[in-house]
Amino acid sequence: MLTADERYLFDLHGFIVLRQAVPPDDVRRMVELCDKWHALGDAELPPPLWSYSDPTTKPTTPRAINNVEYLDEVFQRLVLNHQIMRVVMALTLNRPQLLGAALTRNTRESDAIPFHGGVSGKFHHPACDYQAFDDKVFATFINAAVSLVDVPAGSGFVCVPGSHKAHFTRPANIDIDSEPPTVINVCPKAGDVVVFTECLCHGARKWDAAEARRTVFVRYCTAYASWSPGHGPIEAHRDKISPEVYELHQMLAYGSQKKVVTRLLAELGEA
Ligand SMILES: O=C(O)CCC(=O)C(=O)O
Repeated sequence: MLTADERYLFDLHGFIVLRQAVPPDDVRRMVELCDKWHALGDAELPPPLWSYSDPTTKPTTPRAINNVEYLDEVFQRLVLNHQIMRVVMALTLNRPQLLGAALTRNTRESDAIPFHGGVSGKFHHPACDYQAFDDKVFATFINAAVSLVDVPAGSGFVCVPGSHKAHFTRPANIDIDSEPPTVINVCPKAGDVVVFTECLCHGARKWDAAEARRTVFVRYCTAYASWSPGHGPIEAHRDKISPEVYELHQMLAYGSQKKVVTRLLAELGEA
């Protein structure tokens, strides 16, 4: 399901870019909803939306509004997007689980996001693994960063390519403002998706354009992973998502394949 180029680049760099994977009408709708919800404080967000950082108390923290897939069909289409799922199914060996979709808005006032991730970095999630074996690449914690705007050079996502396989701790002098070839700035256009393993050392430079940066981060893990009690779809809001999105959210034993995966594989000509 990955092309030979994509497999090579994902293994080498820890990410790939899917160009124009999301239709322009869907991008426009997501920008509209992003601006609408980001204008609200945490207490005003319609459930089950929530964020870590109420703008009244933390005005410069890059704010992610979580659970957006429960609020609008455009995000349900996104979490099942063929191009994204083609890559996520390949990376999880056809055992994907949706963790959730988060909508962020960064302005010139927003703080930068320091480096995190990287195999021997400061933070390494216990459920984050990356391996290449036989003819496959395998990742257990994947982020599909869907850009809703054209990102100008110098701002936004940065990473240390290859750091998902790093053995040594990153020297402190290598940070988000370091230069290529050690640190690179990935600049997608609206509708492009940067798919990366969370094992990759990554962060974001300060946003420096008049138009706000809007991004949807769709996170997936392996179907059989359970991170905490209560992990999985939000039962109280089950009626707001389709049965397929619900199933994608569910945990499932390693030996079983989700119906949604069987459907997508058939549509992608892989069945
Ligand atoms: O804003 C960005 O591109 C960085 C996001 C990030 O660090 C993350 O989602 O883990």
